[in-house]
Amino acid sequence: MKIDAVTIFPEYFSPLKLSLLGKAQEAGLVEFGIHDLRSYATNVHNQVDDTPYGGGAGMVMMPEVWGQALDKLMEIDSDLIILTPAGKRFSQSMAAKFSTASHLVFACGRYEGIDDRVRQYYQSKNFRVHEVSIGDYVLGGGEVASLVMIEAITRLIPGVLGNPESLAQESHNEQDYLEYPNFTKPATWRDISVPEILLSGNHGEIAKWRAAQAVERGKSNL
Ligand code: JDN
Repeated sequence: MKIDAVTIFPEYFSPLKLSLLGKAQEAGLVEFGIHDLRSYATNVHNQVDDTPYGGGAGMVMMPEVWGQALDKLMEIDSDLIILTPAGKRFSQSMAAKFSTASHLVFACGRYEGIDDRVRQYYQSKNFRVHEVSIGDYVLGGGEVASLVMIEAITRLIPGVLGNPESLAQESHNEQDYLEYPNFTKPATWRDISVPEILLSGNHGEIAKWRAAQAVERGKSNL
């Protein structure tokens, strides 16, 4: 999979070289391309934003600059993802769908967002365009939201997680018990002992206990 992101702050994407995502890229399972929107600016001031038609506070990102950047990146099989607080809420099922795509292009707005004609234009050219939000809060721009999505999506690409067992377990967990408390050695720490059942070696009983714990945490749909 190829993942491109367009931003005025390319350095926000530095973490992509770390940990799981860095290894996934080194292994050739995913390729990240980070593009500086400002390099597509069309006037002498490298301007990327302008005042909103209709008035109001803040600035809006100019369509021509975005058009120049996206024309270069969008291919026949690309999905364009525009981060906006008004978008559809990102979820694990959305991550799973995007993990099967061949090319994702993340458009990271700043200020009051991107001139809506950019969305309209690429939609009218029959590209798949998705307006997405990661949650009900307002960030300074789409970069951090894109990072969240990229991590959630990339780890679902086959081969990215070392242990496929944890993915199988997790997809089960998506519908059932999402979360149970975890423990490692030592068996007693600061007078607090690990639940006996986890030391029993009885995997059936352990699974039952974990399911019950997840319910207790309010994380189960069972
Ligand atoms: O998802 B967000 O909170 C978000 C905020 C802004 C954005 C994109 C996404 N562009 C400008 C603000």
